[in-house]
Amino acid sequence: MLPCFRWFGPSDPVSLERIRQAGATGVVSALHDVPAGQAWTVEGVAELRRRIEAAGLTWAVVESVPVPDAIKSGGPDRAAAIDTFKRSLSAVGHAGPRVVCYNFMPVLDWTRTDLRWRHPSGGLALRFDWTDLAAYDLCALQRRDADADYPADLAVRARERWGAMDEAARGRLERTVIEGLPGSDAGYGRAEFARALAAYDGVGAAELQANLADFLAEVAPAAADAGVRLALHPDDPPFPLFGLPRAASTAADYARILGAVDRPENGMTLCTGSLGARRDNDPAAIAERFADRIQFAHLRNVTLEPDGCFYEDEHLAGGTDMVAVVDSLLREERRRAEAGRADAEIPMRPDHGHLLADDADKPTNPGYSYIGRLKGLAELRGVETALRQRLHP
Ligand code: DNO
Repeated sequence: MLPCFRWFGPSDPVSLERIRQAGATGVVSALHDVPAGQAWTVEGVAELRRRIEAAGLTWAVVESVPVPDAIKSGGPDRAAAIDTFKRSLSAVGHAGPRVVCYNFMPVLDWTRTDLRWRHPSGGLALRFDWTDLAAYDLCALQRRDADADYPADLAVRARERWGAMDEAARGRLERTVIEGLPGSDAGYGRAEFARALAAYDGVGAAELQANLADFLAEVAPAAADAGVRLALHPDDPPFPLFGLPRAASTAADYARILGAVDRPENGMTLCTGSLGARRDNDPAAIAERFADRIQFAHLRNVTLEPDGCFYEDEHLAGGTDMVAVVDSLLREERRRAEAGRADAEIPMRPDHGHLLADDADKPTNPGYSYIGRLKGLAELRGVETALRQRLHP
């Protein structure tokens, strides 16, 4: 596996030099300064690559080229947005890496309700709590028909919790949920968020899935022309929120998507943390089943609680058998090498990390502090080295 770290560009508090010290050789990045919906240029891509290479690193993966909501919802600007996406792919093809990660989540990219939850180790972790989410939905947003989306007892607890929160806690929850986490291409104010949700009226799971298949039918050939492979990131979390539909949450979703446009440019990002937040997903089994289409791996672990809430655990703790996942990826790499595939080495990054030690007092991108990710990468590379030496010599 190619050990990577995500870098949000020159404004990232974690420098490329520190990324190299952590043991990564690859960088995962994007043109974060280009607004979503605007085409990337060859010059922009080449400049970012130059910066990364000047630090002695390789730009391994684009994460992400944003897919605008017009494409996901099938809105009137869909055709123009697809054209822009293709132009960005072509720019990446001329000067950037061979893998482009993207997601197909409506309105919100990844969603959590708490960015500083005290993990039993003492570090601070990201958490998703259903009561908080429902409290925001029912009491702040007051979304029409929202009650129908929650069990009655949860709705009662959510209203009680909202009632007990002071203004500061309410504001923090709202910012966490709708203002956009690192890497999101959009953040919202409350009214704007409500409008963005309304654009999906009448778009259910079947429509969203059809829009994804249509999108791939158009962009996968463009990716092939550009010499890049697309890697669809799973929904995070992998279940509907705010009444929005989902398209990439389960093994059955990926079987359908990868089969609908059955070509190597239509690949997947194996995100064990996203997939693992659902009890009926087994990330190790998904890694094994779709091995030959995995273009990129996000390795992270979650602990799922009995009521469906979850928190981000240490990389080798939590519900996912990380050793089995790494073993699966190493076997796939060997198969690809034997078949002479150019994508034999799979880029991997430790996804997120706890806020540890003095990082807790520094400005950081939630989930993307230095020390927690450094620890995650070290643990994952330890597993990889052990497996390589003993099982795959
Ligand atoms: C969160 C990330 C996601 C991911 C996008 C892919 O930490 O994994 O924001 O980059 O969903 O497009």
